[in-house]
Amino acid sequence: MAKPIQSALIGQKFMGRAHSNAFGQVAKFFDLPRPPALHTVAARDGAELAAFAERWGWANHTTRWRDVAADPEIELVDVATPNHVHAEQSIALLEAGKHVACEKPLAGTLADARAMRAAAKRAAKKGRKTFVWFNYRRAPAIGLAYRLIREKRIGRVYHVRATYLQSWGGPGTPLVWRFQKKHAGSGAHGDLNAHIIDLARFLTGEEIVEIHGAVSRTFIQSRTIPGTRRKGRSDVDDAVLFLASFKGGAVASFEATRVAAPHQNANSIEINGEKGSLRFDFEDMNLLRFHDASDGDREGGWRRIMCTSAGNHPYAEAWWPDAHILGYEHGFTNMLADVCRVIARKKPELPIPDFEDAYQTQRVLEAALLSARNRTAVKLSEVR
Ligand code: NAI
Ligand code: SOE
Repeated sequence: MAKPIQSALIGQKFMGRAHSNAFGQVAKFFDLPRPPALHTVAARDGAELAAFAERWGWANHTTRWRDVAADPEIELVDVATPNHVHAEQSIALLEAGKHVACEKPLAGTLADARAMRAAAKRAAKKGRKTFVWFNYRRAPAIGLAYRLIREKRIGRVYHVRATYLQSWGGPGTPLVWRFQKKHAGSGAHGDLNAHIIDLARFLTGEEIVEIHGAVSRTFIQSRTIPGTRRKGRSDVDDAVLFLASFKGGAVASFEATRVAAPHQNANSIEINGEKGSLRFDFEDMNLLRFHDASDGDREGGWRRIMCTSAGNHPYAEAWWPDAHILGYEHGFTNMLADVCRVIARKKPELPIPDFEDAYQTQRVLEAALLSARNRTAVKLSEVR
């Protein structure tokens, strides 16, 4: 029997639930060289923690995350806390000899991300792995798009359009950590543009080399402090839009907003190339649209591919028969299967971003903020 990967989780709210679900499900659906074992969950709210651990199957719980770092039994730690604590926790865990899977964005600031990348480099010398939960890479439709691009089905990439539109950040939403720069780093930008920058880099396999211009707006500057009637300052962007170009010459536009009223989780990306185009929209996450330019003008158009066919679409064989569709939570389980494979020195189904990779996404985030602030173009070579 393979030795389980003794695992711990820090954070027990939204991502705490999504990740706990993945830890509980992954070995039921995937044949893994080493399955994870749910050793310990750590979070701040002691009153809720025991019930959380019981419900999701964690053997132990603690309000002191450093207990997890100090426990020699634990091999893998999942960091699902707000952005400003990613660096402190991930660096301490790597220094304690753990593999670390951290939530996105890698950090709230480029300085934190840089320190995390350096810690990951040091830890890699001792065989420790890092991972970042850019979960949308794990939708089978994105996996198919990745493979079609590698098979040169769209040829040279000319144009990327990526938008991530949400609606939950209107004036009625209280001042949770996501609206405070000291906790989040930025607003819709780090929260949502991080995902679509990652997707654009992952799918094209190319790096962004220049931001040509950007605009950032904070529409709602004052919000109710949770649990009170008082107001506090919301000091992050509500929307950031920017234009960029890739090393191979392709141009790109990115838009992130949390005040786009009719859109709930509209994460979409379209890639237009010399031989074809691809389009993904998370609100229809099982579908990939593919246009093959060789179909010609008479019959050409978007093909609608249902990405649930075992043997044809990444991760599909682990789940249900054709078109018995997958949802948000499957992305996390698919990713955890790959994390377990990598820790067991096996190949993941699709490449997983590590801290170095996520640092490159963080540089793009930073360059776009500089571009918006200074109203200039910014070359990525200037952002280190
Ligand atoms: P949340 O506010 O729902 O939960 C945060 C958790 O962290 C809580 O359990 C809280 O007690 C704990 N926590 C906060 N500070 C802590 C500290 N110093 N030590 C230990 N525990 C601490 O936040 P949510 O939505 O779960 O976000 C967490 C992270 O996940 C963020 O980085 C966010 O950007 C990312 N995220 C990623 C998503 C994705 O689709 N990949 C979706 C939602 C969030
Ligand atoms: C909120 O905007 C949020 O939960 C983000 O934090 C996630 O990263 C995104 O996937 C869904 O929306």
